[in-house]
Amino acid sequence: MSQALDEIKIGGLGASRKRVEDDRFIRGRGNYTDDITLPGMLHMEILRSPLAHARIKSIDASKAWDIPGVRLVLTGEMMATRNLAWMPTLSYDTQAVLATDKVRFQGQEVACVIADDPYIAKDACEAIDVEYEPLPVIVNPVQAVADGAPVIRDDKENQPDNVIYNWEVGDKAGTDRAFEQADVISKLKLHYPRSHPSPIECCGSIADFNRATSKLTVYMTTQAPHIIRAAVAMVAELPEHLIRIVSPDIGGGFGNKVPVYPGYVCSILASILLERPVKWIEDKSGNLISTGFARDMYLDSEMALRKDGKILGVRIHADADHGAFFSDAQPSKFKIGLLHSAFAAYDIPAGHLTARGTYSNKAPGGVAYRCSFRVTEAMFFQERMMQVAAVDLGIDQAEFRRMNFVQDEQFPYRTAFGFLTDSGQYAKCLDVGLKAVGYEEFRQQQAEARKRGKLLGLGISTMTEPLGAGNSREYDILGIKMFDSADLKVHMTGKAILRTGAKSQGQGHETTWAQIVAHELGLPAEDVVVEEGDTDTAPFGMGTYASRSTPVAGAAVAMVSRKIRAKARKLAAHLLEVSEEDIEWELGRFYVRSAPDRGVTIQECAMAAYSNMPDGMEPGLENTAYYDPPNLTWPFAVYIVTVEVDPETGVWDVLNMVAVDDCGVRINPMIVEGQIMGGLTEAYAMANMQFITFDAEGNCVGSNYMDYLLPTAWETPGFELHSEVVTPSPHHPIGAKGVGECAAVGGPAAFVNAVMDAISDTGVRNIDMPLLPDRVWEAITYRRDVSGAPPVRAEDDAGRSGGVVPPGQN
Ligand code: MCN
Ligand code: CUM
Repeated sequence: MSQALDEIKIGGLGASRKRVEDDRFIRGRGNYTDDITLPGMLHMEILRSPLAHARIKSIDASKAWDIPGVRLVLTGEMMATRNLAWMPTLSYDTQAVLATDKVRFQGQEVACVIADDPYIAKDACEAIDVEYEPLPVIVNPVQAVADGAPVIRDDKENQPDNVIYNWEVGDKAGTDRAFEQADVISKLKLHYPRSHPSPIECCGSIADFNRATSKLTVYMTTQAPHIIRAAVAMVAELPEHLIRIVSPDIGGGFGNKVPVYPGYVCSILASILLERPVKWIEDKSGNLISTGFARDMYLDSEMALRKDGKILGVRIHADADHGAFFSDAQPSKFKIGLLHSAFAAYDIPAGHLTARGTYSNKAPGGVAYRCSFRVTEAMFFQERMMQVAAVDLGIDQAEFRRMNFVQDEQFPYRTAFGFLTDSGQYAKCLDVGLKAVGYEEFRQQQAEARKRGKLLGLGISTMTEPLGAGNSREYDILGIKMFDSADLKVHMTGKAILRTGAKSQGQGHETTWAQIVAHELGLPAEDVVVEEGDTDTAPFGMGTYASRSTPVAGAAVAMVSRKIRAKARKLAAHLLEVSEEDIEWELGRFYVRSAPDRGVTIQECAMAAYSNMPDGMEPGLENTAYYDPPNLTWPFAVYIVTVEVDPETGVWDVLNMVAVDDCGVRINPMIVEGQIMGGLTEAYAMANMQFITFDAEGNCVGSNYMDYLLPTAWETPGFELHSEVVTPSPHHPIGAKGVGECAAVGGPAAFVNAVMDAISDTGVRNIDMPLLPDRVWEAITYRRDVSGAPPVRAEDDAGRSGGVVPPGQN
């Protein structure tokens, strides 16, 4: 009889194990960067530019130096003497650490003060006199490429204009042919506005340089500590083995904590100069105004359609506003991230995408915020376009999607833009969603309500996301290949410590990685402690973003566990005095095939590894695995929202929201649900209320939480989650796909589509996010599209978001 352990009882795969990290979080015993105090620690504050574009005529810091308690004032000029005024970005650009010649966005770092306490430092910042000469400001891509536009990056050689890149992918000729054959061509233009990750904890660092040992330790809020170590080694020209980056508990990252910020660099230099630990903690407005924004992309596209609903081809043009420095973190080969994942779930024969990136006088941004390298824009655009195309064709929204889905038997499927999607059951997910929301009944209710002047709407969004960069053939950042790692040490009593190259920011890795070990080795999850974020102890990895941890580091956890099991098998053979070939494994135990009662537990093998090894065997039970995934994992989801819109005020309420997520095998179903709920909440906020933009002078509008709203439990609608569709990834060792970003990626279009559906009688094609009441009201009242980001509104509202064009006239 089997003596295998009950996997759920030991907290293995599929157990909704309570999050172990929450024990310390809910007791207030977390250890965030700002909780750390080191002996002799000083405090740093940053002086930021009030202007978006200006020449710096002079900086006078003498009054700041005179303030008692001030230890150091850093300016761009001083940084320049150490070759640190500029730093390389993760996208082969340069970024000012402290401004020397000009300031190029509001909030840019101009000077730093290091003092005995943060209040003295802040006061001293205000005592610095900076004389600016204002310059004309650019706040969007249209202005960036206009004739006579000032060249923002005149610091760079060979930069005659504000264009960063022109990039294209797909088959232009094939797409042109598809458009020639089309019965109908549907068009859509839209703007995906800037959005901000706004984690509860802002960015910060404590640099601690020890002159005696030459060792630099930096405690900091980073999602990718090993990349930071490499960056510090290269930028500051310090030996890599004498740099230790520690990322302690992180209070939310959401992509905000991927880039390298000037504050980190300044605190490091200050610590080297002063030989004291230097702490920098960003404040809320500093975070909102200056750190990694997301989106700000204009999409202008068209779809070639056959009358019967078949999609023949798609053309996409994207204009991306990157702000003053191109500092996105994304695989180097892909200038506009993975935007070309658009339409990956649909069987579309031809596609062509062109993209242009431009500089503006805004904080650098582009990629970060639960996006998986711009997949958020890709999926939002895809599902808005699907909605518009179905309306143009007069075909049912659900039916139009279903008939164009990649079918279950088509996997692995090569998309028009060259991705290979791994697996999925798209139609099944849609069916589950439609049934849950009561699709047919709602359509009837909607028609009846309309007769009474009530506006009900239903929006569908689907998403498939390329998660788990990468495979090293295609994905690298600055040449560093995007694999990941896990290191597992099993102690003699069968307790273990696992370290990975990833870094949890709230996702629950300490809980879920132990579950993978439990699944592979039969060690109870509670016997496995997980540690991440210390480069002196963790194996090299590329960190946590793009929901890559489960697909890559999680796979490495499974693989290292299997290496441990292979050695344990040899130990078991030795203990049981049989040959290895005669040994079988069941969860937690090896046994003799011919005599199943004769067995040894994994814990007995662990003890033997330190006390009773066979001759010639190396002692110990530990190993490391580096995992280079063969492909990305492709989760899929269907989100359906129903709303009621008040025509008098433009206010809309969510009636129901159904989410069907297929992320393959779920390691911890409760954590997966938490990820989805969080993502849907963020999606709702982006669609409904979050607005961060710029006026004509480049002032950041929405740089505080009175204007940039975070949803609370009060306004967030309820979500109905479905988990019945499970399509394992065929290439992941435990069949799991990533999930961390799915709901934030796919959610926004469902809300917008629902509102657009409710007001479909007006003929309005597009309202850009956020769908604030005044915008919805304007659309209903004046029957016109409400598009574009202020201050630049559409010149001609009617043309702004396209229309149906008969073939031949486009
Ligand atoms: N998981 C699972 N089964 C699966 C897939 C995932 O149990 N099939 C679990 C994982 O083990 C992990 C969590 O779900 O505990 C998320 O896993 P994954 O999808 O691999 O994503 P990452 O761990 O790489 O997290 C990154 C992702 C990103 S890029 C952003 S942005 C985001 C997100 O996670 N930021 C977050 N979710 C967040 N959640 C919190 N609380 N805080 C953030 O900053
Ligand atoms: Cu794009 S935000 Mo997450 O990938 O850290």
